[in-house]
Amino acid sequence: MPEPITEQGQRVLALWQGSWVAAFAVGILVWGLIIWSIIFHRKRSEQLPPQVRYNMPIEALYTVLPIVVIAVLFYFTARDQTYLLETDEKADTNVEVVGFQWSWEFNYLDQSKAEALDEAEKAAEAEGKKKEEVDPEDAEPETLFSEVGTPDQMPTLVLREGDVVHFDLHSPDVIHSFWVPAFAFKLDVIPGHDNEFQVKVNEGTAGTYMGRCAELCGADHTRMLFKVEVMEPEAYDAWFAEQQEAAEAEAAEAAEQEAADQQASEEAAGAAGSEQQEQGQEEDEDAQGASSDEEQQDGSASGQAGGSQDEEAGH
Ligand SMILES: [Cu+2]
Repeated sequence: MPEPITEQGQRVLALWQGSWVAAFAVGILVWGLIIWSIIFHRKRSEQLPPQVRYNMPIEALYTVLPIVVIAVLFYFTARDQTYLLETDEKADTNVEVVGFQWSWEFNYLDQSKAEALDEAEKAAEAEGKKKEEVDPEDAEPETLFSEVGTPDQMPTLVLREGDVVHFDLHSPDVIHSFWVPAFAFKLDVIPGHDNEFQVKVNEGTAGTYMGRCAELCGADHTRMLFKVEVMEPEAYDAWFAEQQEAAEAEAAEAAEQEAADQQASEEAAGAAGSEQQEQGQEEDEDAQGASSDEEQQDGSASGQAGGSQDEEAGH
């Protein structure tokens, strides 16, 4: 098993090791009893050994001992599962993981989805509305910047040493599974049901790790790989600021482009409007005649196109 890089991963490793210790203890006891019987209770005579059928204490022991074993395993499993799925602690970083056919998208959020919904519900209650009236789709957190991968270009999930990281798992198509072996943890990414979990990244874990999809999700399932890069705090902060700046610059550029497009279309509309006014001074019949001519031309043009396609098909 790889060395876990999160507090939660260490708990998983401890559970795994503890289960093996318990299994070996039971195994050694059973093997020991078998070997002891083989050696010390060999057939000595034709006389039947004492029979223990319907011996109540032994029958009870056979039933109670397995229940004790299962109860102990169940207790530790349930305890650790509760711990691993805990999301109460305020996270330093919030990442939405989108698993899609066939790669991953990592959206860095300003808060988790649960926090955003909680905030919206509180705001609704303050306005005197019921919190059930809040549509979760209207209460999405803000995306600061994104990293989008393709099957050929695997994306990198960048994390900061010592951070509590919250993951919201989202799928637009089929079930995937978000698996980072170094977390010793994986969780299904289910369409229509966003799963969430948190990890605390350990100190001194800076480095690059692999991640993959652990649910057979279709033909290119094996190409759903990604990298996890854990950075030291200073390096991460510089990287984070850079990403945020780049995203802001891109958004500003897009807004500028949109404004320019809008202005251009408004100008075009204005020009068309003045043309219409000029045309309006001419006789309406002329205008109608011209437009029907155009239609005829269009019709013949498409007819020609159709004809040439037929010829090609004929050859
Ligand atoms: Cu997948």
